[in-house]
Amino acid sequence: MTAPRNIVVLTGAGISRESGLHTFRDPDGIWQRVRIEDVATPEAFARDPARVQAFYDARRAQLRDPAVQPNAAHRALAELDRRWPGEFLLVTQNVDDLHGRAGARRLLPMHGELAKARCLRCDTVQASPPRLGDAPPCAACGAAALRPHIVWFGEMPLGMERIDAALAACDLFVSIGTSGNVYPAAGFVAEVRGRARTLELNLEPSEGTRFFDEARHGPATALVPEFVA
Ligand code: BV8
Ligand code: ZN
Repeated sequence: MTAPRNIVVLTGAGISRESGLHTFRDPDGIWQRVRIEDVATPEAFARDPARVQAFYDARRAQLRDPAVQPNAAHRALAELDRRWPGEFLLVTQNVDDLHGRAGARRLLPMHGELAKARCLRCDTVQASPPRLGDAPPCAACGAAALRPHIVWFGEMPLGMERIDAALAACDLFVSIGTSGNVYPAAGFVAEVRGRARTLELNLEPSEGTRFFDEARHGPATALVPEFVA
């Protein structure tokens, strides 16, 4: 196998688990405690915006907990990004800010970002205060109607053109800490297999594990630094 030139890495909630942030579908996961239909769809926001804002305010507050820091897996990926001479794109499903805080640059948060708010009138994205309800009016149009800058179920993920271009050019695809349940992210491996070498690094086999040339199972803070070394 010739050395890869262009790499796409996809991460999910598992890579942030050892930083103290819960995943979604593990036994102690977020969707075990609250229903997607109640907090993570446009319909939920229209029906009960206060409940949805409170759900995201609570998760945003966790990002400010000094105990929540980038871990060795986030740092290893940022190091790979820094030194990789070919094309590199770190696509994350996570809405936490740990990849960015670890120093990743060629980073695409396809499901949005907890730390940001979006104007309901003009779509301008701006930083969110800890409680989104305390945000000033939209800096671009003055509307006092903001939503979390999060991609809810039924909404189009962000950056899909850039992701599709990176997938078309990659010859190595690495999936880390995701259960492979949510589309379109879960479909990326099927898009590239045969053309790119595909590797899964996850605590346990994901829904799509059969699509990977190789799968290594264990905690991300052990597997990712070893892969990057
Ligand atoms: C779209 C933001 C179309 C929210 C998220 C019916 C109705 C409507 C839509 C659909 C439908 N049926 C199917 C769909 C499509 C839907 C979908 O896929 N649903 C699934 C549930 C069947 N997808 C969508 O709706 C997407 N949009 O399709 O739009 C469209 C097309 C054109 C035009 C307009 C629209 C939008 C999907 C994005 C939704 N938003 N997040 C929030 O975060 O609050 S998705 C949500 O799941 C989270 O973001 C999360 O990141 C993501 C994926 O979960 P994972 O990251 O994989 O986390 P999970 O807990 O599942 O797994 C963790 C893994 O880590 C496990 O495998 C575990 O073993 C491992 N792990 C644990 N610890 C460790 C570890 N690994 C390593 N080390 C450890 N220490
Ligand atoms: Zn606006």
